[in-house]
Amino acid sequence: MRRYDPATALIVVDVQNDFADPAGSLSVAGGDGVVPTINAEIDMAMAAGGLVVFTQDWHPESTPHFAKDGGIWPVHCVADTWGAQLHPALHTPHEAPRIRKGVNGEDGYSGFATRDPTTGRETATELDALLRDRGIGRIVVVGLATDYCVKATALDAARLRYETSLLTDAIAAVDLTPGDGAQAIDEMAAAGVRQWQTRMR
Ligand code: VGL
Ligand code: ZN
Repeated sequence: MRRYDPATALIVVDVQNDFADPAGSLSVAGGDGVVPTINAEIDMAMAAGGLVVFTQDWHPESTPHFAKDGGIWPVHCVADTWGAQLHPALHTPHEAPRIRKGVNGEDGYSGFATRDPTTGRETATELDALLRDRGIGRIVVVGLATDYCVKATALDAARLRYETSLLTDAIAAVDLTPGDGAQAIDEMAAAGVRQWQTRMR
């Protein structure tokens, strides 16, 4: 089975310096280790005429997402800073769209929707429309972090009726509590997200 074709999108979730670089402010264990694995997928998807989409966590300097403003996270992925940039070793074809989440201070983890931190109202990002526009029916999810943005993005993809797969060796978890990453993988599986390893195709 070929993993990529023109009706398949590879969604590369938040492979940004603050998560992927060991010096990042919300550095995920093993985050830089998945970059070469993800690069091989990007190359394969592009070669097969598939769509590659990069999501980026994209916060203002103050947001209830951050511990200093009442949330739980250290300051990370502030718009236009080093931490918000895609990891420099990541293959980033210039035609691959970028979806930036949180531009207006919204919270939320999914690449498909943001959430107003005060009202809780969800707003769709441009991702679903972009995928529908390109005739995408299948989605492959990789990136960071398994227990937050990868999980939220994959669950939304499945809910939106895309045939959704997760590459379990191309993700890494925050694991605030040990086991969070494994539990997230179980939740995705229960929602119908298929699991593969990159060497299986
Ligand atoms: C993420 C924590 C806070 C993620 C984003 O990209 O998984 N995690 N903001
Ligand atoms: Zn964030």
